[in-house]
Amino acid sequence: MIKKIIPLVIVLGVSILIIGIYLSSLNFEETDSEEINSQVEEIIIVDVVMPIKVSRPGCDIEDICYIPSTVIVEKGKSVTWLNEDSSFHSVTSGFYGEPSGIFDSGYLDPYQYYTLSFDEYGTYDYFCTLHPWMKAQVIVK
Ligand SMILES: [Cu+2]
Repeated sequence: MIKKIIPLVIVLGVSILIIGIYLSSLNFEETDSEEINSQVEEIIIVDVVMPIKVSRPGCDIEDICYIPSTVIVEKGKSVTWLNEDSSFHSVTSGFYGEPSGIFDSGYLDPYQYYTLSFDEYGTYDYFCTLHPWMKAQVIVK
């Protein structure tokens, strides 16, 4: 009786082992491709940053409400802003109280980014609709 059971147990054990290896190889493939996809999605080239604490007045003294406060781009190229602060901010064309209506990011959440392409030459002043002291410009050459 025992002589019959031992080969059966061995066959069963080997079968489970093979199934286990097969399943784990499937899982590894899925994890690898997911990791590659998430790495690709995270590469964002940021041109302008809204740094921390610019929701309080004072950043305007050193002109660091948007860094850099003047960004120069070639016509047809895009600019990406990233809000690194814990408050909402916006990237809105014109001046505080006088929006020009060319672009408006709306409220950007912390760590949200906004990309805009510039297809016309010119100097584009912009500001934050929530914080009057926050202003900067994009120059398209
Ligand atoms: Cu702001």
